[in-house]
Amino acid sequence: ATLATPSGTELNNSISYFVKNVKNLTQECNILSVWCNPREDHWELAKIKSTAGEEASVTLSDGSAITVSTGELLPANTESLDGVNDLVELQYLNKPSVLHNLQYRYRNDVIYSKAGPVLLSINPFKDVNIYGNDFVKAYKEKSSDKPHVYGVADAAYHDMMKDGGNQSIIISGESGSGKTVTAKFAMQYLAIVGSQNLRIKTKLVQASCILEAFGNAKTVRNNNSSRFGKLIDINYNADGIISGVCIQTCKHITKSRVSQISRGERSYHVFYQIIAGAPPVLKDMLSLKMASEYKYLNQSGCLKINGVDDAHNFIMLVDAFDSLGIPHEVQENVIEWLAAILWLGNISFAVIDKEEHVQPVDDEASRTAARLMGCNMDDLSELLSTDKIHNMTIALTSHQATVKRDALAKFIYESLFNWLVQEVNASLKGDNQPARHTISIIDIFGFESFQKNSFQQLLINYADERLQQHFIRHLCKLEQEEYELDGVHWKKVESGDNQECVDLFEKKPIGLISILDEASTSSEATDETFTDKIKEDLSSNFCFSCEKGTFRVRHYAGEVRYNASGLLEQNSDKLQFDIIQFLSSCKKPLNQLASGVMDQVQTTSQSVVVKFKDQLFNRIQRLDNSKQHFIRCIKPNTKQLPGSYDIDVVWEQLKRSQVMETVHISKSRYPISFTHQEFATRFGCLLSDNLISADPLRTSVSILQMHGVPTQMYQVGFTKLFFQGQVDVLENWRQEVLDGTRAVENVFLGGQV
Ligand code: AOV
Ligand code: MG
Repeated sequence: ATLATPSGTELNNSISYFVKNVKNLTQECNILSVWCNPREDHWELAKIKSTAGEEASVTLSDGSAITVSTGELLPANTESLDGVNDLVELQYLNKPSVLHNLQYRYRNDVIYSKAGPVLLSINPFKDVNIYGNDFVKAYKEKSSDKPHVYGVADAAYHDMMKDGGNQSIIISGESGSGKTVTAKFAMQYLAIVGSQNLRIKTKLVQASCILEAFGNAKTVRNNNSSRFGKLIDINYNADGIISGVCIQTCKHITKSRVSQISRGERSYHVFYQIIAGAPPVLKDMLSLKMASEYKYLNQSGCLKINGVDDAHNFIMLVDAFDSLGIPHEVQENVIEWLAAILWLGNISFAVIDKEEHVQPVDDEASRTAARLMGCNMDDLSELLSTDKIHNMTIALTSHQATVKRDALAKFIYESLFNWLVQEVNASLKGDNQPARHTISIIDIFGFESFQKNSFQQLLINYADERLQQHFIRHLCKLEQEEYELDGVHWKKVESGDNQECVDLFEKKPIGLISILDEASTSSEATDETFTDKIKEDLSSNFCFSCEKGTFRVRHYAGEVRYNASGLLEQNSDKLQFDIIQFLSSCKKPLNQLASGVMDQVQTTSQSVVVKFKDQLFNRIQRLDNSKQHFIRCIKPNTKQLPGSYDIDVVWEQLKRSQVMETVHISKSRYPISFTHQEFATRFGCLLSDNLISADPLRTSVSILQMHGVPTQMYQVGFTKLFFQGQVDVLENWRQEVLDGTRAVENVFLGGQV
């Protein structure tokens, strides 16, 4: 068969094409809408009055006229395309046109748009009235086709029911762009559609409330920033009814915030909640003081979040605990441990000998901490002032003892968090029936860059980089590779690639991860030797540079400077046997809460970064085995403000995340494909018997030709047929022939599809 000619939807988007045509068009239509740029990067709509050579005279919207070089003009879409649902519908896909379209919608509180296969969501930073039962109903009944997170969730649900395959909804975007909120709305939709009562929906809301209290905190970028990543698996039975939910968390990076917070940030919400909301009797029992009295909280100079009522959230938290069936004694016990953590942070040390060895000061802080943990002062004192190595007891200096104290606090917090995740999952487990299908929602941490960046940012940004690679591969690379391999005429859309940055982290044996891992497990390595090593081994990578105790990584989402000091320490997750032993001898049952957790303490001492990477790989691999739905969240400004649309901020995110490339690909893609055999088998019934050949390709081409499917709608590849559309018309005829309501001959008479 001859290959069909390429489709006519070539993008006439380039400036040169446009300039050549300016003359013709102005002559034809007299005026033409363009974008001009009279002030640096401030695009304005204008009309061309006349052109002369390389210059054009244009009228701006305020009526003034200026003369500009035609090379500086970009074509504007006609007004009838203002605010289209999908960027693919725009005739011109240049920067001002795309930004204008999204802004036009955003101004009208339309925060969702499509960019081909991707749903864009621009954070409104205020309540927009587009959620709730009526909206769920509209998407369920398909009476609304406006882009919406409900629409994406609905597509996932339908694809699952239709094809029976697992689905995933992948939500990405920078810190504060709205991933977690979007994930919650997706969950809400799936819970309503997939259950006969609202119990599961309420439970999911409560689970989020608990996990956010313990896992979210205020950062400079987001007042409710998730400090743990999560993958939510919603399991369904064969009838599409939810059989259970399982939440998996990306751990390991949550704990350092317990003892260390930067200026303007807060620790985990739950600490402020218990302080603001616990009933007086309980507060007395725990000797709880104001947040400003605790070093772990007051070090950052930020105790409150505007518009957040910690006391009210405490009541919500207790409510959520109640409905998960966690008994009051256990709740109190959890709060007791939280208070113990705060008191631990206030413990100070006094030097007791010439070698500068220390002991905890016997004061309110140490006594209260010991009382709350249910241990005696001597045991606590010994734990904090000594290390036990191979049966030897080593006395600690003030710095070492502080590290030990913080390690204890962090270990307790991590155990509580892990225990909570177990409890939440136990309550969401459902009827224990094996799941037939699963819809997974992935909401991890988004790219972040602060003045000071350390281990946490390194892990967060690595995870974001990895997810971006997944995004590019699926939306830009795989499809184009398939066309190329199958000999389809295709004008390749070049997309950026973050492979080099991913390699910087992952390459073995000289990637950031393996070097960090090796250094953390070696007894000789120091921050300096580590910095020297990465400088020597990684400087050839374009995404890396190193200078005086810091190194820079060029992430797809921006360049970040990391502090090298402290990375080794934060990365080593040494088995702290004495801490575990100490906690199991405490009379207050953290050991009971955390017994499962303690069992999980691995017997091998592996560095955090390696565990994190393995977890991430595992999650992403699971996504690969499912049908994927992508949502890209966008921050309209960096100040968390409603009603402010900063075009530079928006454009940077669109550009860096390659969203525009996916739109270009979608404009000319062939979304439906069949192998020759599949097509011939499925639609063979539309041919009279004498036209059916043993060769499926010949049969397929006969079907297409006999039915007059326009050649620009499809392409014949070496192994597959690719369609831009029209398959639904063939499907209708097929159904009618199968139903006996249409004879094959009449199909032909149907003429052009
Ligand atoms: P993130 O998950 O992407 O950041 P969030 O989902 O926490 O960001 O969103 C940040 C804040 O934006 C929320 O607390 C809301 O105030 C607001 N917001 C987001 N989406 C909406 C919406 N659809 N409607 C109204 N307000 C919204 V991070 O977790 O930091 O990467 O680690
Ligand atoms: Mg989040």
